[in-house]
Amino acid sequence: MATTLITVAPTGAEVSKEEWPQLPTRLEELLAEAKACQAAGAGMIHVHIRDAHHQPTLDLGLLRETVAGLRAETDLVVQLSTGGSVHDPLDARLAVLDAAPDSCSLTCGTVNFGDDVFLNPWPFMVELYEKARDAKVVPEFELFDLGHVASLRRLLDRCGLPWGEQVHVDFVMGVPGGMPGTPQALVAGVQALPPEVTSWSATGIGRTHLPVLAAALAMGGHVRVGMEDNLSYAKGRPVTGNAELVERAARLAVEMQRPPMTPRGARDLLGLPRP
Ligand code: KMH
Ligand code: ZN
Repeated sequence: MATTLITVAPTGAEVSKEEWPQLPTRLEELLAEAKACQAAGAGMIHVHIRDAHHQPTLDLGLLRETVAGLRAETDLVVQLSTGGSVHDPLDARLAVLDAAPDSCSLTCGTVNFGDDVFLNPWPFMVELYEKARDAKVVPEFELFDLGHVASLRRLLDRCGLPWGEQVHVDFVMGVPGGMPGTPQALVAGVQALPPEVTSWSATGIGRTHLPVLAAALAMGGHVRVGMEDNLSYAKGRPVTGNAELVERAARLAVEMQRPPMTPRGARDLLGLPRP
């Protein structure tokens, strides 16, 4: 039976702990959420970390500790964000790979990001791609805009296949400045994917979360959920945590006859060796 990879993105770099105390910003909180999310059906975790003051950080020691903790306490595929926050310098974002995750995000182009700019110049994309391949880290190509699909084509032409020889992409939709979080935009994106792409997932930011989740499942894709992307369970009902978002995605996936993929299945999908 076909299965659905559910990736959870529990923290992100934009949401404030002060406003959202349930956001997992401490390592213990992240590990507890990760375990609950795995039990609910997640196969991979997309990780941003915070410092002692709950601010986004790319501190390498803390990243290493986080990777080790997640490996010790869960079976989840560990994906570190190389996007960080819009304020992080490119060299610190490249250095994330030194924490030796299973996977890393690799955004395929610069995009307006609310009032800010999420910078991903071409030379940075190529350097990150090559560094990931040398480090045996599997990139997940983040596509915030239709132009990013074309940049992925250019990247594959320039660099060849990534380590693991699978090409997994994630549409991040509904960011103010990127593509809208609509089924129509998702169809256009999927239709434009290069033939080398072996799997795709999608996530919708904010109120586009549910339409994108439903459209991705209907189209046979994989999904990403979590407090990085969405803070409401329903209109007027804030999320209590990440696990309930994973639980809902898992229920929908079961109903769609594509139940959640295990972490082991996720490793196979991404071309990662089994532990
Ligand atoms: N926080 C955003 C600026 C990624 O993780 O690679 C970038 C982001 C993408 O979240
Ligand atoms: Zn992220």
